[in-house]
Amino acid sequence: MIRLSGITPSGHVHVGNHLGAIRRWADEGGPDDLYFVSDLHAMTNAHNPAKLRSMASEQLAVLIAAGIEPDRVFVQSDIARELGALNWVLECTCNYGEAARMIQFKEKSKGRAGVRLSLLTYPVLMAADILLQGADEVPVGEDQRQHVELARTLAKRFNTTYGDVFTMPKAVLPPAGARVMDLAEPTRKMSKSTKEEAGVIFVLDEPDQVRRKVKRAKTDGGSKPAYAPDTRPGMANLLDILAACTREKPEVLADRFDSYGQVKEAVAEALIEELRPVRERALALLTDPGELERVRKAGAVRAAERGEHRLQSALRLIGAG
Ligand code: AQP
Repeated sequence: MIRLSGITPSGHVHVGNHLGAIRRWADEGGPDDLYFVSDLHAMTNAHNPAKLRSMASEQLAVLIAAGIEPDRVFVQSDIARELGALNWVLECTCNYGEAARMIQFKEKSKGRAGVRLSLLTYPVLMAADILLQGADEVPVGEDQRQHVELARTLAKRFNTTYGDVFTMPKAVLPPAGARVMDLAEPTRKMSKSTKEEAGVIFVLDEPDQVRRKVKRAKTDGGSKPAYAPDTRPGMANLLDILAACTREKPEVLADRFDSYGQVKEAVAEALIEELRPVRERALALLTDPGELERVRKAGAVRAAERGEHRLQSALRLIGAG
């Protein structure tokens, strides 16, 4: 059973990505699960090529440093030829109306000038990501469910019209994990693309940066630390982060502290310890580009090989070559 998950290099990897997804992928992933750095998806809005390249390397290094087996990981653009060919086959299987009614496209294009065509068509590329690898399950949040449904529709249509090539993928809800909020704006999810970085702790932040950011985290009124997500989201976020690091319950942790300062100190130290091994291994990989390149090439070869027979069959059946 193959489960496929992606991470988009739209910015530096943060502690939300780590606690909410990457750590779980490393700890609980099945032996056939696949993970990819979706750098092509980061081009659907204005982007900086050099930054994108560097963020993709960083994400690959962090995924491996977190303990995901290198042979389960690849970078999307490293198999751009295969994906590009399958993308075309799938665009020729998809109706314009099906792409245009994607809720994410409507939301992200609304009222904007210069919308890239790729913002409309990227769900088809996402279908190519899924169908090329023969993924059975795609763990996604509600916002991506419609895109996986489209991949399923296209797989079914292709199989019925031309011949049975594609595995039918299914969207599944990822197991509930930590949801980390921005430290400066605790009602907003911590995000890679947030412009104001004070509330975002990156996996590669130096320990002193982590301490500084946690120290400045927004907390709400109240005399003593308590876990009340609805009324005190800042304190609840800090306790949730601490709970995720120590694998305890936030309500129980709250009782151990007398002051906000104590909570912040505990959160900073727990985060530094949680991130230390990942940070050290990732930095070692990033400063040894030869090793990272070797791992990256091997991942690309395996990802291309995994999909080759499907791609060739699809091209032949649709009448190409
Ligand atoms: N704040 C978060 N808390 C818990 N989990 C999170 N994830 C993201 N932010 C948090 C999880 O990380 C995985 C990879 O994320 P993604 O690259 O697919 O995109 P995203 O969810 O859109 O992540 P960001 O960081 O918010 O990026 P931008 O700013 O580009 O949108 C996913 O499993 C996600 O749930």
